[in-house]
Amino acid sequence: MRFSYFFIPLAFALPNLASANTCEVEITAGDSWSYNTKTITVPSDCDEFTVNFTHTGKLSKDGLGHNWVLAKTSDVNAIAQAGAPEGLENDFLPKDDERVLAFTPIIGGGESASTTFKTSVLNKNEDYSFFCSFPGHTFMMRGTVKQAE
Ligand SMILES: [Cu+2]
Repeated sequence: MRFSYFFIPLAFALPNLASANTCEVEITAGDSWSYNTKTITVPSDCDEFTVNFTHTGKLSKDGLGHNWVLAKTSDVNAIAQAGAPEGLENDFLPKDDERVLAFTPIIGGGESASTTFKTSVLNKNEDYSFFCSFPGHTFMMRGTVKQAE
C-alpha cells in the first residue's frame, strides 16, 4: 500500500510539466483547401514557438502544395498577391519581405516542414494570421494566431 503515496503525486505532476513545454504545434493540410485548425494559440511563457506542418494528402507540391505563413492579418492579402508571381521555387512568397514573420516551404503530399519564430515578433496590439500562399489557396486556407494572456 505504500506505493500509492509515491505514485499519486507523480500522476498530478506530469500533466503540469507537459503543458509548460508546449511551445510547438502540429498542423496538417491534405488534398483540399483547408488546415486542420482555424486557431493557433501561442503560450505567453514561450520565447520561441515551432510549427510542425505536414501535408497528409497525395498530390504533388506543384499540383496542390501548401505552406504555413505567419503575418499580421492586415498584411495577408498583400503578401499573397506579391508572392504569387514569385513561383513555386520561391514558395509563392515575396523575397526578404519583412511582413513575412515566419514560413515553411511549400510541400506536397507526404512531406513535412517546420518553422520556428521568436514570439517577440508578436505585438499584443496586433491581430495575426497564418495562411497558405499557394495561388488560389489563401482565401480558404487561413486562421488566427492568438497570444495567450
Ligand atoms: Cu495551400
